[in-house]
Amino acid sequence: MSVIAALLLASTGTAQAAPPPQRVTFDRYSLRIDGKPTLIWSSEFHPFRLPSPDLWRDILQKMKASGFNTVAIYIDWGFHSPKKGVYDFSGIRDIDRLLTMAQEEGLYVITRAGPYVNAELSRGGFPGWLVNQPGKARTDDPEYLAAVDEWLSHINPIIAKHQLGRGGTIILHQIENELALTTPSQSRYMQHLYDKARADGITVPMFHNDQGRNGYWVPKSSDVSLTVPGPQELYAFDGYPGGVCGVDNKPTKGAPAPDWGLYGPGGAKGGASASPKTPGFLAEFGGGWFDYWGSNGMYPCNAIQRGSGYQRVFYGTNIANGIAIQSIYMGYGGTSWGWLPAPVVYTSYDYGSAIDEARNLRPKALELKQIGQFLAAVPDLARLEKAPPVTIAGSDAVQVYHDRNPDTDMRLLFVAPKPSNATGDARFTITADLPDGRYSFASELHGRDAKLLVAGLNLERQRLVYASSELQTTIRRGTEDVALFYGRAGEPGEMVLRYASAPKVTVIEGQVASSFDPAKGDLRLTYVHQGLARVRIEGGARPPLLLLIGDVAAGQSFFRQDGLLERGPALVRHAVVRGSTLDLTGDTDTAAPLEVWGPVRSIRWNGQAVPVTRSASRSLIAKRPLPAPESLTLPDLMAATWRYAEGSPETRPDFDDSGWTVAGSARNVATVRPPTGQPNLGADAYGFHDGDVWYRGRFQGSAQAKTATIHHGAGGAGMLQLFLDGKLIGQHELAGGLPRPITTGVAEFALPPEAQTPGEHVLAAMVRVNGHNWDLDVDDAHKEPRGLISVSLADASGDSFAVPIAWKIQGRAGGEDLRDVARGPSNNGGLYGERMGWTLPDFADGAWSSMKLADATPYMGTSWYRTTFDLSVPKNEDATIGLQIGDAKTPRSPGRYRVLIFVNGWNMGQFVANVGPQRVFPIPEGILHHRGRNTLALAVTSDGAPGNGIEPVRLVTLHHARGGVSVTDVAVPTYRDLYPSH
Ligand code: IPT
Repeated sequence: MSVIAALLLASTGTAQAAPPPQRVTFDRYSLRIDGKPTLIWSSEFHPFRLPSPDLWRDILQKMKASGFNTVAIYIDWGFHSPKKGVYDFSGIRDIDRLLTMAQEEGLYVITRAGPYVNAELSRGGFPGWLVNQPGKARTDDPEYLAAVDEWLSHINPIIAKHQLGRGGTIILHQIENELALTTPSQSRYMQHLYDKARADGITVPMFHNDQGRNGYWVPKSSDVSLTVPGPQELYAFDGYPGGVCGVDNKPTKGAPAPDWGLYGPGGAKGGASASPKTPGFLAEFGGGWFDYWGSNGMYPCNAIQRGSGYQRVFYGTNIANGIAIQSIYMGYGGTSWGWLPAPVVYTSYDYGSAIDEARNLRPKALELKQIGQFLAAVPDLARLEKAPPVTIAGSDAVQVYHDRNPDTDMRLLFVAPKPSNATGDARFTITADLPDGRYSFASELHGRDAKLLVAGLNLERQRLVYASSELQTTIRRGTEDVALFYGRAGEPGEMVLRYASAPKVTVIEGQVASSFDPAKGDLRLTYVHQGLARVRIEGGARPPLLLLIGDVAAGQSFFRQDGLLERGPALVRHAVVRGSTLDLTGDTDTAAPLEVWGPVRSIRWNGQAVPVTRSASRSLIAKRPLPAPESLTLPDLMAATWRYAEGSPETRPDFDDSGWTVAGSARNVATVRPPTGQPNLGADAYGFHDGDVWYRGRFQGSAQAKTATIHHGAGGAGMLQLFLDGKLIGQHELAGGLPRPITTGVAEFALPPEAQTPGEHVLAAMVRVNGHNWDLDVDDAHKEPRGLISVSLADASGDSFAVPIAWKIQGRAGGEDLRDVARGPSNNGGLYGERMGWTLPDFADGAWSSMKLADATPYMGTSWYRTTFDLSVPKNEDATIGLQIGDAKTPRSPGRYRVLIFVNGWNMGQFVANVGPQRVFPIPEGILHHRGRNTLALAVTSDGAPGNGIEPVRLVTLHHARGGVSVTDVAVPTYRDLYPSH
């Protein structure tokens, strides 16, 4: 209790419940957490794209170890709500658990809970049932607001509970995403969202994510003219500069890094934001990009386009512009499994992000780690303003952003190419008036690169006058300080530290020259960055300093926790000091050395004692390398026995569709309608929102019935198959591609002679629905219909004629009433096999025919292949195992077919042979049983023509390390639970 509170209590005599202290505040520079200006360095993670909650911890630990202090999460409304009024937050939907984990792992959290998120999700994250609302979404339409309140009443309390100081680490909350329409209706909607969040107990500062630095929804308090005011406290925006890969799958030069703060428009007014009274805040900054159906498989290239160099140039430019809250989209992209993907993307949402889809740390994560450690080591960076320009001699191809902290006068010198997308070689000299005097030093830039240099900085108990090397991190180890700097291998470097008198300099390792200027008190060190130099500096009226000066690779080998530095293994997850012993947990992908600086005498690695010796730089060094993972052998699926069944009985005239829904009369609120008078066939109107839908239409044959023209909505790279009386008449596939995939199509089919014979005939249609559009532009695009839109029969001259067709429809069994709640709304569509539980592990397929997959022949419609395989990944090892279809080197097959991949009942993706590009589907542990039996069920859809059948299928190892987190298989119901009467 504070003194004042105690006095108040004493004077009034009553215990008044004081409002909880507001722990997150801000000024125009930065957030303040418990009053302390704090730079937020964040990256994005989507829990719904990793359906194995124990692995969420792996991602969070990898983010933390990569230098981030914050994780930003989208929460996908539709993922939690299959039906109006029905919500689920258990199992893979346990947001409470995720937020607890983030707290346990020491990460702040930014929550972005919709209602609309975009995120390349089907409907941009809206639930399926919302598309049946007539009122316009993202407005103040009362029915829409009522739906929104239903969601917010569920999610807001979970968020409120995990706010910083109230039981968790949430520091910021987003109320809408990229709402670029700003009519009075949107203003009222925004106010409603804000008020609802406050009413539900959310007290942290709130923001909206502007689609670019447009100044939409700048907080009212900022009194900026020419913008649309918003109710929230903070202004945030997103940006994806830096170019995209070419179709040749090569990185492109891209545009220079934009100045979106101090050096950009409005920056002159002193603000780093379009909102001068609030901090510069990038709620999303491109750390990769999504990839689309039919590409050449761009993720590896996207990782390079926004990889090394890009990160230093672009994130550095943001930091120099005073953007004190920066979140990289995505930190881990993951998998748009099942029917999560919007039409613009395929299953993999790898995004080219620092942590790849299989949970490997890409090389670019190491660079992020260096930036993140630097930002954490220099709290002065949270408050920046412009400092006077510096002088650059020797090159016109360089620019230096010179910033200062108004409180400490610390300087940031951000050295970048000019323009910043240039990739030449520059050698130059920078002269600057710094807090400790006027100094000149040489520097270089080669290729795509930039440097974040600091000067005039109190570094632990030392004084850094300037350095041409980049500071990475520091620790305080008892009486000694340790500072780690780095530079490009082979480049000369220098730094000046200040002392009252000449200190003693001992070069322990490497070649470092030193000289002392007693007039200024400057100790000048010169060296070439190579490996890791170690220098001890003692005396000079300061505590001793161990200076580590590495090349980039040496710097990148370091992990840091409070008071501890470690290097060697691929990943250090946790470092816990217990007495004089250090307990390290982490991963090795190969036999790895280990070196540790910290206040300890002995070390355990993943629970095993590690014999150590002490080095001359007083670190502990493991006497033997840490062990590598064992080699992993995977079962050969081509040698396995498979079970086979045909799976399109709906096509047959005598198929019993008595349980299906009569289609036609439901209210139609879709954005595309059939011609007047025609029935509403859109699947959503009948409660079928995700995955495949089947239609059966009975009509009387007639001599006129020569063609059928079908308007359908199948989403990105979706398809329609049309059958008459059990025979495939044809199929129609939609193209993928950017910028907007084709999501509806019109196809004309010639009807076979049967249609012209009297009597009843059955048209059967299967629509493979690849996602609903997002609603990015607030035009209700998510209400574009899916399934059939209209069907017209025509005669030989092409004139359509009225023939009554009695339609029935069947999608996912139960529609909005989920049978399989654990796997949830995005797992299943309406294939016959899905409705019958053929995807489930304990479904008895013993009566099916048995075969080898190599003997499979194409089938007209959908056919099913099932097999089982056993895995025995050692318990102390982490792996991601994937399923590969066909030849990984070619994005497309000559064959024309598609596959839904069910692993242990989970729909883990769709392969479209002739569209591509994805052939390898990572299956996370927890879905895949790493120690036990697995069931694979493939639903193959084809026109049955030769060559249009399943290619060889194999298991592949996509990630393998010794270490990892412990994973429990996700709890799911069995076939027996779901089909008790069978
Ligand atoms: C912006 C969205 O906010 C985000 O949800 C996601 O869609 C992302 O970018 C792209 O991956 S959309 C903006 C780039 C128009």
